[in-house]
Amino acid sequence: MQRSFFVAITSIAASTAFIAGCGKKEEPPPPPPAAEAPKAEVPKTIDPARFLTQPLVSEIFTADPSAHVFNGKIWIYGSHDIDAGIPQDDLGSHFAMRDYQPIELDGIGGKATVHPVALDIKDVPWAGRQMWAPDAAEKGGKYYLYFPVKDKQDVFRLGVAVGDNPAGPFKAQPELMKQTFSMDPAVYKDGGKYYLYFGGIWGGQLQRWKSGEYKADDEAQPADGEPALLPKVARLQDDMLEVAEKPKDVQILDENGKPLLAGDHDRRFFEAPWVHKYKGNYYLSYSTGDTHFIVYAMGKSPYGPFTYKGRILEPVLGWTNHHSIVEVDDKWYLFYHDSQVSNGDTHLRNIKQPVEIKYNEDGTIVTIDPFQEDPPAPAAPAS
Ligand code: FUB
Repeated sequence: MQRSFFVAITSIAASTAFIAGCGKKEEPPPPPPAAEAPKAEVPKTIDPARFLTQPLVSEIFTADPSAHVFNGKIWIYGSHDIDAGIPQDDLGSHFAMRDYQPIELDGIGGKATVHPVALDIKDVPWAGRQMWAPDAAEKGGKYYLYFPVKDKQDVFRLGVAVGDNPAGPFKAQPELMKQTFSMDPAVYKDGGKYYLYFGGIWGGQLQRWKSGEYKADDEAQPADGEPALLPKVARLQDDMLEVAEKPKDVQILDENGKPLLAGDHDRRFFEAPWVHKYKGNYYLSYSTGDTHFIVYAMGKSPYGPFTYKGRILEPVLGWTNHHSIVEVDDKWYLFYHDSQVSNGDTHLRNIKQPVEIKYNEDGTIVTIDPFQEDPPAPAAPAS
């Protein structure tokens, strides 16, 4: 089976299964509600052997993996997808997650353990609905879970919860983190300092903040020829509970040193920022959302600017594409999700077994295809 087949499948899934974020009115046109979506076009099942890797766990739906090595173990903080019975809409209301369950991985290829609920929305005093993609950090033996959730006015904000163990439980601070907004927090530690990245357009509401203040009705993206909206970065305070400075734009430039444009949907930032460092270079990777790629840009400082370099991951089964990159035992791994377990339901996703990243001599990254053209032949039956 050829790769074009899978591209077709992912495109169909992309157009029939909607999306974390929207709110942008012009494109793509809002899909029909879930009940009316023409799902018959999507194959009911795909041969599992065609996927590059298999689901990490399947007892719950999981997504948006933020992976870290804490105390020699791999810990993954992600979304806990549920079917809340909420119809799909152009704001991603069907992504109605309510808690977080950390996953502990006994090394690459090792046993994965889903831990009990470590933070529940009912224990976040200011939260309204929709706990989306989190991240975590360790400092001084304490663990900090950073999470986006809509407040009681339906505005996405960031919160932090603190625990003594990577598995939790985490206790939420009584208030949201001041000066933070939108979604998809990611924390990067560099030289003893911690940096918080965040942001996502469409349903992630970043466009509502483009004036510097929140405007509930401002859903407009910049015109196609204008610079695209950008993720934000701010250093964290020493106590890890607030940002230490006003969040700044993370500049993403093209090969000519010009900002990526809003009309450049194959390359511009949509959601899921992540930063890592390899051989002296900083890498900002992110999802392009409606074109479904994980792409990256390279720079010399955690603040940027970053220059666009290429794709890390081609589209997966399902609309969203969200990842993290972490070093384990001197190798680098990509963690990502798709909708294999639910056969393409975009809000019922599963984190996959990680894939090793390969770097070229110049530091660029070899693109990964989440499907394989020639899966390994099944093992011969024992005689
Ligand atoms: O899981 C909800 C949202 O979907 C995340 O916050 C986005 O990055 C997308 O993966």
